[in-house]
Amino acid sequence: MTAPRLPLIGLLGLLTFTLPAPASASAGDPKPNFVVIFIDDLGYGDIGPFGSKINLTPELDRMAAEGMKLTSFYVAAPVCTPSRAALMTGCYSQRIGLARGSDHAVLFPGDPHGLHPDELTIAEILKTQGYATGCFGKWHLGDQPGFLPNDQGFDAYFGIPYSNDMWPGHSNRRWSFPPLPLLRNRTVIGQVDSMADQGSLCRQFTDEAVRFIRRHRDRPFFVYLPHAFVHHPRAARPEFMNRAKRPIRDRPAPETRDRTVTRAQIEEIDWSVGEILKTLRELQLDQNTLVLFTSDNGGSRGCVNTPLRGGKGSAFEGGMRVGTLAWWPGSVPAGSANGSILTALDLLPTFASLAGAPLPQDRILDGSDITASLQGESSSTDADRTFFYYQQNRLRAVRSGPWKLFADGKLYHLETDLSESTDVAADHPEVTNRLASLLERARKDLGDGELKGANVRPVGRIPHSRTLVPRTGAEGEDAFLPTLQIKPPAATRPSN
Ligand SMILES: [Ca+2]
Repeated sequence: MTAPRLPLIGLLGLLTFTLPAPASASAGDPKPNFVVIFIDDLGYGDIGPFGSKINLTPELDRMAAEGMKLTSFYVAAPVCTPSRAALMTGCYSQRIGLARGSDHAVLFPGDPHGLHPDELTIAEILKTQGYATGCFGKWHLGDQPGFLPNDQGFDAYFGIPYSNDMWPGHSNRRWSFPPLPLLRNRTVIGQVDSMADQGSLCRQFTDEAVRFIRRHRDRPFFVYLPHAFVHHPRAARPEFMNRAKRPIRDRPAPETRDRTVTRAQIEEIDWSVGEILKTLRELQLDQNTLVLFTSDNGGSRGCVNTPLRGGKGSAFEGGMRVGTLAWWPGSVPAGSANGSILTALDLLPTFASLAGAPLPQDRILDGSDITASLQGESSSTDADRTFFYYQQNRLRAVRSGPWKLFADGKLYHLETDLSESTDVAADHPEVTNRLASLLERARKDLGDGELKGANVRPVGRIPHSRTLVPRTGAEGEDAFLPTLQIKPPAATRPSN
């Protein structure tokens, strides 16, 4: 399979590259390590550095004090699969055919779609420079041969192939899921069978990441740690549950189990961050490792997205602007903050630049090298940056500078109205017109609904997909039917 050759410079000039990228590391400098801690469904206001008063996050507080708060950092989609696809490739998920799963907003077990093997991931780019690459956690970019982490540039993988709610315990009886498999590389080595198993996932992924860092301390490495926490169903280890039942400062103890477990999960995530940073300090790798902490989309039920409007699934800020920290002692200024438009699309070109890796010249990428921003230098392009908000295949909005225009014509000034409460389109026709033309260009380039974009590439697709493990109670090959191909029980079938 080969990807079609595409014009080097796309319609979105500001978002595409002029190549080649300069190598930042001079000869003799060790190449920096990269660690991306990617939380699932964490709200913008769920951690101390972003204003939480109901969760104790001392490790993240320290990370922020030693690093940089990115207050206007975006993921490219408000749900799991497309957000991860964009982070991993530096491309809008529409560009690479993964704006959604084959028949749902995200990939389901046994889905015939996945990240096309011809797409280049951060891991594949860094491997060309001798990096060891490990992924520990939730993948969700395809569970079929060719789509899994070991097929996409990772030397080592341990984790679950898709969301932790895609198991027989799912609350929606419409779907018949197989057991939730746990993989080491391409091999199923276990199952997540109980809520106690669910509650152990943060520790398991953290331990694997720490072991990988120790094993590869003498060579450059890239660790991608996409936690299953805090996606429903939520469970945490008993010590975190017990601690979360206590009052905090002037706040009473959580009043429901739902609130307790959400707090416990967020505080266990904080523990995980502490373990990673502690390991890097102990190995004296802290001055040579860029650690990024962020979330794949906004918070779901029980999480806190304030002061933003909306949450997971939404094209308002709460769906796609995520609380993000960058940490690299000696390189990222301590105790700093950056309010520029920065995105998950930028990680691939930034890491490539810092590692001295050339970028592919045969395809459009959408991110930019944000090294200067992370190092506290203002970049001349900061003020000009543009970000497009897509929900699945629908283009919903564009941001340029402080302005955000929705496709339905509503205009918000985010610097004075962060919670998107007042439509000011009538007062600013010239801004509205300028942003409307940006929307039109994105529509032609990336598509919108039924309109196919001019510069999009094909999704990965295999002809006869099957689930990784058999469904309980089903026989033969029928037990491996992709979940979305199983007819729901009669009582839950749509009436038409
Ligand atoms: Ca998610």
